[in-house]
Amino acid sequence: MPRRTVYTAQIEHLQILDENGVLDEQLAKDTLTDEQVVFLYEQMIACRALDEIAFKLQRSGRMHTYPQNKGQEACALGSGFALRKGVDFLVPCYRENAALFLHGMPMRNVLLHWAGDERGNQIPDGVHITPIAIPIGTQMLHATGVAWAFKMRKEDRVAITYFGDGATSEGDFHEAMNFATVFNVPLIFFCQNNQWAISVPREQQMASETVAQKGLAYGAQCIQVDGNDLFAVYKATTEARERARAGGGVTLIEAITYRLADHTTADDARRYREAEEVDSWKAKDPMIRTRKYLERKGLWDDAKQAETQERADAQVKQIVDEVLNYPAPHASEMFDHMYAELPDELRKQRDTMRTSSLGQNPSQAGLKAGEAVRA
Ligand SMILES: Cc1ncc(C[n+]2csc(CCOP(=O)(O)OP(=O)(O)O)c2C)c(N)n1
Ligand SMILES: [Mg+2]
Repeated sequence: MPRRTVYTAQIEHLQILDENGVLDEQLAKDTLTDEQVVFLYEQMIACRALDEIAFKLQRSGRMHTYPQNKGQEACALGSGFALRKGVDFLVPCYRENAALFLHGMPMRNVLLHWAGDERGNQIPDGVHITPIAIPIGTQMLHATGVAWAFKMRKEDRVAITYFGDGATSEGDFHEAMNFATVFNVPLIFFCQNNQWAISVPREQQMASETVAQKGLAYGAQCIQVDGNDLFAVYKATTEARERARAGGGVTLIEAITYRLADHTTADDARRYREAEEVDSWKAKDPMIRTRKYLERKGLWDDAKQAETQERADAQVKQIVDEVLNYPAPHASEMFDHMYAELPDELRKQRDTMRTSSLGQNPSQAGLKAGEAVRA
């Protein structure tokens, strides 16, 4: 037979909670309890409140660039909730705040980070999260290393890494996928396909019909889920976690969602997106869908909404006050946190606040030769 098929594949799409808030009871079995959905919905409200205030802080000149998470909260919460706090490891990019908060990252840190304060990246002890990654794609390689370490140390732990649709065009995605699958490490690649990479729509970003199918080439388990459906995201991530723990290695989850806001506060998406497209996705907002579900079950009403919103606003206000009044760091702090013991040259720099090149040529620092340097 000169021609034969050596490989065929298909990608499954999973949706459990539809756009009207109607649940597929069969598929939802053993997923989220009512109490858990209420809890996650409250988290959505808090995360959205933070998002709105961060936007306003930027517009009023008190915050640098900020990438809103608006519309993508079910991705972060469904996946983050499927991983074990204090055990599993999150390797994020920048659009999954709610997952970070679930795993113990203080909200304050995220605001500090975007206000340009590096102390936002000091992750508290016991919180298994790497700093927010701005270079697109690099974090997937870090996550591969983290998961490989778990495997080598025979630890019963799983890592998850988050990235966007655009990031799957980066070499880092392919290198990380290849290494992770060849070494069969316990890692979940979680792609938030929000349809846009800044102003580049998905169709111009890639010729493949789905992101999920990219993982097939590497031998990963691949699935596409409705990313605005808490249940589907939770179920797919839980299955991926259990598979990884059982030695089944890598899963690529493509979560279909939408960036409801601009790319960042430095962007104006009205210049490249049609209002109709945005409106159609506003109707699929995960918050609306989750609320509809809870209301249907008699677990939520206007009074609860108002009360929770008020609580979230107060919580966020307190955090904003704390961040705006955070004492300024001393310049010498830039030498902290990288080395357990500062190398000699850096210690000299810290003590004199001068680089060695300036030390060699004092005129560069506006000093006369021999002039004393203040620490
Ligand atoms: C290596 C690198 N190249 C380019 C950029 C500039 N940049 C920032 S966000 C972005 C688009 C990312 O799109 P996607 O991966 O879909 O994530 P999204 O922002 O949609 O969540 C680009 C190109 C960057 N930060 N890093
Ligand atoms: Mg994107």
